[in-house]
Amino acid sequence: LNRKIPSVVIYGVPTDIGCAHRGASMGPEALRVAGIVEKIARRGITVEDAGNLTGPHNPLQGPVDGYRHLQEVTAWNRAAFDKSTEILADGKLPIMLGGDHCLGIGAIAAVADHCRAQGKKLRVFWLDAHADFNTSEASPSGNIHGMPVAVLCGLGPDALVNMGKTAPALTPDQVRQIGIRSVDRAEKQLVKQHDLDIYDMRYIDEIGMRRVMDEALEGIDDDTHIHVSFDVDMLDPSIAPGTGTRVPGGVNYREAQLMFEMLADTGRVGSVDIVEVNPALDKRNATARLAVALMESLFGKSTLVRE
Ligand code: B3U
Ligand code: MN
Ligand code: MN
Repeated sequence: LNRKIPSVVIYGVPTDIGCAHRGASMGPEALRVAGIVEKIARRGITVEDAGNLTGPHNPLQGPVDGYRHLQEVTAWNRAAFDKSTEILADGKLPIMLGGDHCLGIGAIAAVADHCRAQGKKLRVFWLDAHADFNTSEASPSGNIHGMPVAVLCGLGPDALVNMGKTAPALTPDQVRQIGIRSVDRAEKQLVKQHDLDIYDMRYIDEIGMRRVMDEALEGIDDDTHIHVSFDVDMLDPSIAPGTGTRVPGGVNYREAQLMFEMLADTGRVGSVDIVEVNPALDKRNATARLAVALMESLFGKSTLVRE
């Protein structure tokens, strides 16, 4: 099933517009300082750093009608949508450096349009401590970084739901959520109602990461485009403290490495987001460095060459 990895284009989206903590806006630079460009290039892959997108400042306001900063979130997502669309149209693999996870809306809406135009199946790996399936009614915070999966599945404000031509961008059966351990009360009802495929920490503990990934990867074939949306709070806070909403009991180093290696083995990863890296909360850039190490695994690094 292995296939040559296309050229990679990395771009940064320096904003914390969708969350309550400041600092995720520094994520792109932290990931660059940790060597993301050089370390992927070392895999023999052509990598271009397209720099950072620009957008509105964070007005630091409270929620209005259940959404915090909806207008600014829309502007930043439109920019991410346009950039990912352009990179995919060039036949390249976009890696979006967030920024907070609200940006998954624009990035994935672009991938959904691309897959529809190419007649490809899309599967999204949502790696996260949180289900990110809140609506304005369900959300305890009004923070849009807790809503992107719901928005992509059609639940949310028109401006975000209709980001791309494919609306909704996703159906819940295209999503695999792994590492989940914090779901709000009303959000729980929503994920059940929409039948989301959630591999929570208990399930990972019970059957192990190897079998979780076997199940989550089932049905991937030559015509599948895999999108990896990596919220670094999936990882246990002891190894990834640099993020705004830490939840204890997360994925450990070895489990994470296996996840990314198994994703790499498919040869079908076509787009990636790395979000919620917050250097203001980190210890010596440990979280960005770990995220970069995991990207090396995602792009084929392994101890021994396995055929
Ligand atoms: N579920 C909570 C917390 C949260 C979701 N995503 C993150 N935090 N990063 C909310 O605000 O929706
Ligand atoms: Mn998230
Ligand atoms: Mn999260």
